[in-house]
Amino acid sequence: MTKILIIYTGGTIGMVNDTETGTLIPFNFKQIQQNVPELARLNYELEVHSFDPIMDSSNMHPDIWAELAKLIFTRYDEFDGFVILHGSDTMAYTASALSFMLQNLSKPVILTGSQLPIGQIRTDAKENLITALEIAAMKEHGRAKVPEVCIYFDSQLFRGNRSIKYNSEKFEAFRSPNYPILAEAGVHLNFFNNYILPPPEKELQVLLDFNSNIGVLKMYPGISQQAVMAITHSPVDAIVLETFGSGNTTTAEWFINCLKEAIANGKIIVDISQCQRGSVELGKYETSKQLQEMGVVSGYDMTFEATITKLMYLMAQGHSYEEVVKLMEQSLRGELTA
Ligand code: ASN
Repeated sequence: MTKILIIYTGGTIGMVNDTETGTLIPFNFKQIQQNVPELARLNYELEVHSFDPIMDSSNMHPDIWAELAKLIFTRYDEFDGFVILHGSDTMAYTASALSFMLQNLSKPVILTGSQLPIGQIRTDAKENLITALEIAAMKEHGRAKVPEVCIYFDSQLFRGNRSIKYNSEKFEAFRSPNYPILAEAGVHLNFFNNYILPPPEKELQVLLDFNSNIGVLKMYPGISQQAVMAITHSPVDAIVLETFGSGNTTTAEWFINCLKEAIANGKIIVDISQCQRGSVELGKYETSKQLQEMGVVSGYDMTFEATITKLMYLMAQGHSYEEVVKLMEQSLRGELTA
């Protein structure tokens, strides 16, 4: 019988209203099970692993990503697939981080959650959970249909490291702005095989370390030298530079000098666009030429979530500066199109 491990980390899916404060707080998995009697009707063997404490995903942390990856790694051979119940707020970060940590993944790791708690009548949790389990169990020619870290939400399956939470209110909470969806659930579960990663040749490897000493510098017209220097002069190891359009910034001399100085001091600067769709093209405009010349790294069409977790991951693997730069510009798990 197909075996799935459900890993419960928290999130709205399992939340209840705190009677004292009136706020939503995470609650145990038992009440999820009570609210979805359909689970017993699925033809799979399910095991549940609850994290302690369960949390609102705004409290997510790289240490917990490491716990998650370790758990999947140690129990990998026992299960056909893994479903992680997770708050939607930082689900795209966790999915991105896991995609980098789990190298040569050949089984599905599907993250899901909901916008309304499972105990509420109009909840979106049941469909999300049941279909995520079906996807995690799906096989073709004896191999997993989706050997990737994915997010399943509101009838759509996304590559995890291509996803963003784009809506805090609609059931359609996620999008994958620069990559097609991997599957769609309607009357049938339709998979778009051309977009799904091929199964790996090698054995699963897990890498658990992160370096989260990263600054973020978002461009806006009129940004002050002081505001820029607060990041470029700070003791961070890398900077994610959120630029205009296809990777452009002001050409003001003081700004260019701040970035040059940061690079000279060993900081890696990665350029990603504030636009959700499209790619960074360094050197296309005069306003990105100097960035290219000084060694700013192109993040191409990566999401912010993939960029920051990839940096955290690569900077903790003992690579040289040049290696991190090279790997940032390559697709490691389908996270970018160069
Ligand atoms: N605050 C919640 C969380 O991320 C939001 C949700 O799950 N819909 O844990």
